[in-house]
Amino acid sequence: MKKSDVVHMVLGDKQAKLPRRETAKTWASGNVALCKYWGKRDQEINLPVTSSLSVSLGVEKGATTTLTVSHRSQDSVILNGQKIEWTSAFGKRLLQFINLFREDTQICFDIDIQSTIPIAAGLASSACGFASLVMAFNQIYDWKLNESALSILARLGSGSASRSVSQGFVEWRAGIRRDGMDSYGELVPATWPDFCVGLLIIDGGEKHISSREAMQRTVTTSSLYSAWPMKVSRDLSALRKAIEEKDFLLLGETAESNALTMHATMLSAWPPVSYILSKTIEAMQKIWRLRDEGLSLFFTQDAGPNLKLLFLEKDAKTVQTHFPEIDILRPFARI
Ligand code: 2P0
Repeated sequence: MKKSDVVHMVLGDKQAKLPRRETAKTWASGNVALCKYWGKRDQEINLPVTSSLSVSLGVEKGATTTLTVSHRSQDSVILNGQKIEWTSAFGKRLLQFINLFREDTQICFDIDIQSTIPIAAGLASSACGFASLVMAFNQIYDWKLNESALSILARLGSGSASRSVSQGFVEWRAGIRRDGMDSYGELVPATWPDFCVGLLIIDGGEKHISSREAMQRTVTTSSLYSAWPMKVSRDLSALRKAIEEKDFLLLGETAESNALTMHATMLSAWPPVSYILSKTIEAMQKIWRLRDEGLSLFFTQDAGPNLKLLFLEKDAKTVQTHFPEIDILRPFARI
């Protein structure tokens, strides 16, 4: 299945539309997975082996995309004030994505993406970038797509982008169809106002291996990968229950264990994949010690060395005392 086939299925007649306005401006929040997406059943259209579940990072961490119909004969993309060259790896990926939505090749766009998330450090920067870009196309062409359709299109840019179209807890169902029309993010109807996520930046630099390559290597070479789908299935049930009953202990234990299992699985790939630095281990050990002392504090880690601390508002001051450098986000503060 090709990406362009999926776009045809989602847009149908709407694909022939011309832009209905000159400019569109959209926002999408980053997301952090509490149950991870690690492995694809289709690499072309980013279909996952398993479902996953995330929480969005609220109104402070995400991407704003301004999409404007250009009067020049070439597209342009500015990311955080810097022009992106079309010959760069990111430029090529972006151009391929934009071309999916452009029926009339005469039309060019100026794209300005402002991200408040460190780029490529395993902090879901591509997720909110692709989600906000799809939302901007939806506005400029006036497609009037619902969130499921937007999520399917965002997934074509980056798997985790399918979870950044909605705000709050989002479950991305793996689906079973080959065309992926049943594989999109769905809002879990729950809020948790005192839920906090603390970003602990250990290293904000570029990752040494892309998550795309790392997950594929894990799927094809790790002898532990066969246990991953069962682990995810158990963790998803636990997380749904934890969210419904506001059982923070269950949520924290499940999310941390899920992240550690994902990292253990990739460590057993060959050549091994590790995003863990010595400072990451030090921070984990500090969290485990604090937990032994009674603090209700957990972490999760993605495709980078940084940790996302999970805790409730009542412990925010204590957590900040122990980790003065963390950036505390409140995903449900203004939803
Ligand atoms: C997640 N990650 O669930 C997992 C956990 C990283 C670790 O989704 O290849 O950039 O574009 O579909 O979405 C990062 O992978 O990968 C990711 P592609 P994506 O958040």
